[in-house]
Amino acid sequence: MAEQVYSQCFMCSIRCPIKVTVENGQVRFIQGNPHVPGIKGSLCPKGVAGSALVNDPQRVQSPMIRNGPRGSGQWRSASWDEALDYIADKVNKIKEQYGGKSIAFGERAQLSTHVSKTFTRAVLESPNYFSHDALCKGSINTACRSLFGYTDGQIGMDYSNAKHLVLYGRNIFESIQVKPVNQIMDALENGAKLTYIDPRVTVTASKAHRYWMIRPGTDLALNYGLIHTIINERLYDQTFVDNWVKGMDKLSQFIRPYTPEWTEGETGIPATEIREFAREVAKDKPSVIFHMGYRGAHHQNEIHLRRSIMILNSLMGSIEAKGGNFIKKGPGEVDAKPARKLTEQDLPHVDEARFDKVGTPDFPLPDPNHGVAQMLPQAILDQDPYPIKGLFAFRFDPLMSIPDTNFTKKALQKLELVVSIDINYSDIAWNSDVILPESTYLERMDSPQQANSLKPQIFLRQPAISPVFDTLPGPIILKRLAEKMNAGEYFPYNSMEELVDWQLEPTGFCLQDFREKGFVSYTDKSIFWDREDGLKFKTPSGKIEFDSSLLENAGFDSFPEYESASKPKQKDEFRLIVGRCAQHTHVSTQNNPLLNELVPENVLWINSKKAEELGIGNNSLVRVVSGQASGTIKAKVTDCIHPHSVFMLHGFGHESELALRSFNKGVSDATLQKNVTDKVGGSPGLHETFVQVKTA
Ligand SMILES: Nc1nc2c(c(=O)[nH]1)N[C@H]1C(S)=C(S)[C@@H](COP(=O)(O)OP(=O)(O)OC[C@H]3O[C@@H](n4cnc5c(=O)[nH]c(N)nc54)[C@H](O)[C@@H]3O)O[C@H]1N2
Ligand SMILES: Nc1nc2c(c(=O)[nH]1)N[C@H]1C(S)=C(S)[C@@H](COP(=O)(O)OP(=O)(O)OC[C@H]3O[C@@H](n4cnc5c(=O)[nH]c(N)nc54)[C@H](O)[C@@H]3O)O[C@H]1N2
Ligand code: SF4
Ligand SMILES: [Mo]
Repeated sequence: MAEQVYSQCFMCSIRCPIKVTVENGQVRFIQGNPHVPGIKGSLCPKGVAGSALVNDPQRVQSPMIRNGPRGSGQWRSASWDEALDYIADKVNKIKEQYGGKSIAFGERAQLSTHVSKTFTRAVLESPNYFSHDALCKGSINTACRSLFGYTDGQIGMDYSNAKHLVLYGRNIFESIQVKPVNQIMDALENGAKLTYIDPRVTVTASKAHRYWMIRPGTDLALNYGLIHTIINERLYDQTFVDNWVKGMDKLSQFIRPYTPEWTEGETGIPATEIREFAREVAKDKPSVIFHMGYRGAHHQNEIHLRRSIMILNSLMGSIEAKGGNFIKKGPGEVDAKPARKLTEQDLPHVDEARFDKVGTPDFPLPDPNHGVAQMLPQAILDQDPYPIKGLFAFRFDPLMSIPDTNFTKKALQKLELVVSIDINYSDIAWNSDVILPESTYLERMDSPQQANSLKPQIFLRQPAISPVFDTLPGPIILKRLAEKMNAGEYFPYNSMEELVDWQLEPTGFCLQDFREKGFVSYTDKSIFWDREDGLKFKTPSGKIEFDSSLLENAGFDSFPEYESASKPKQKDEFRLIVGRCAQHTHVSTQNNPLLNELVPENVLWINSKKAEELGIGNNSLVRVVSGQASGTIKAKVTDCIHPHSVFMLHGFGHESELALRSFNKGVSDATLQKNVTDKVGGSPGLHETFVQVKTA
């Protein structure tokens, strides 16, 4: 008899709601949860391929302890007790010699982040919890806080009702979130317009009404030209700006030199088109969305691009507007309570500075809830502000996700303990001392997701099947390790069900409420605040701060003068740009049997004219050389990319030999990229590396 289990996908971190068909204890089929409006039963290719993950013999099947030099691939299988005792012993030794602060805990922020943070504070006694956030969108986070006092995660977009959507390299039809994709398709069918800007013609570009092949790195100049036109021609929402914006005068003053003609020179986009677009989009205000972006880790001045995008939204009055951006609403809006977190307990106080110096005058603005991951290698090597000797990597691969792998590797060699909690033989697992295998998302329950939006809801990941191998859910692994270190009292549960019950208690919902549909709603109505007098911005002025007190109190200018983006200096030099495809998640899925078959390796997109000049043929091998490393990869010769850039998919070129299908296939972007940072916003500049390309 087939059984249906409602849960949440975790083939990537979007966590789409799913319905899993289970027969005889096996996953038969995975589809989108039909009870969730916007999902319509659909999933992306990766979501469907989740079934191939479960029985893959190339998964980590039990705890593993290193049996030879680090990275040599010599392992022995161990019991949980043995592996956890081994780690506890090493952690205690490091703590005695260097203090708890010398152990860092890095993860991809996830549903049980509250457990990881509790573990870092209460068990390791370290300030050094960090997430992937800065690597992904740290500068968008800081930009949003500087303008609205909210993080990017607290702002949503009402795609379904939008009349014009503007995407700056937000390649949403390939770098997918299922619900927004469906909502955008609906809006397009209802007559909405789509403008897409990217040096590369992506699938999203192919669906757009207007596509601009911008010179790479110059989106900020485009926005300055747009803002110039919008202010000059008074195309903005005067009432909204008068009521809710602080700093309009400063912006008007600053923007004067940045005419559309100036913009044309910088971006390659004709001035007439910029003016026409500004007039067209303004007709649809406030139901227009200039998308803030998802991966906002492109350049070292990223913060100002992301601020300029959100300034455009504010000028359109598209904040807390139907078909625009909105502040996400939590249960407090309906006098209810969110799920409880372990971090709400009375935890030991840790008041030392962080390894990445976030929150100090050196690096004041990035979000201290996440830290800045790419600072880790330098901090380890310089022992500044103090030695780091241990690392936990939980669902996070610093070797492939932090730019400049050789540099990161050099730093890892200085560590006395590297533990990874993973499901795969990832590159970081391969280079660890101990691998602790987590049960896959289809085999485990997770902490409930407090999903704030126009309507607050809670979603729950429920196990579809029992674990196939000797694996455990993350929160149980960390609790058992805490017990080994005499700190079990901070983890008041013996099973995931007990943890979820404890968390749900204040909400008035219980586990049983999730069985039927996989989620619960606090209310049926969309909550919009009153645009006349009901908007609640969390800035010191209570307004949208174009001239930002957050930036200026930290000594940064709200409107620094524009600096031109560099161009390639010689004929065979290109700006390396990267991104995702619909069939893979970052660095996680390249070894999945089904997805590997669809896209087994990455290739290098190169402009046809440039390829001809360099004697490079389609599908021929090319050598890509940066200041950090080099690699050999197949060329994809195409008109669909700007001549100043070459493009490759992120996440290939794995070095872990136990992941047989993905081992050594393609080139890893992280090996080529240099590790540089937007020192205001916090993101790395993943597109700041120039490479030379020659025939191999
Ligand atoms: N060079 C370069 N670096 C980048 C990017 C880039 O484009 N280029 N992109 C950036 C972006 S946008 C992001 S979001 C980050 C993502 O950075 P990461 O979080 O490091 O990447 P992921 O591929 O999402 O996941 C990493 C690890 O999680 C493991 N994993 C998958 N599922 C599970 C699970 O259920 N449990 C456990 N315990 N482990 C699991 C995978 O096997 C993999 O080893 O990388 C950033 N870094
Ligand atoms: N299939 C799939 N979907 C995913 C993910 C996944 O791994 N796989 N990951 C999720 C996550 S964590 C994230 S962060 C998002 C990422 O989603 P996106 O933010 O859409 O990011 P990328 O896929 O990295 O695509 C970046 C695009 O920027 C373009 N680009 C490069 N330089 C410039 C420039 O100067 N200007 C402009 N305008 N564009 C430029 C590149 O050509 C590329 O098409 O996707 C999410 N969805
Ligand atoms: S976007 Fe795809 S892989 Fe990511 S959670 Fe949704 S269905 Fe799963
Ligand atoms: Mo991301």
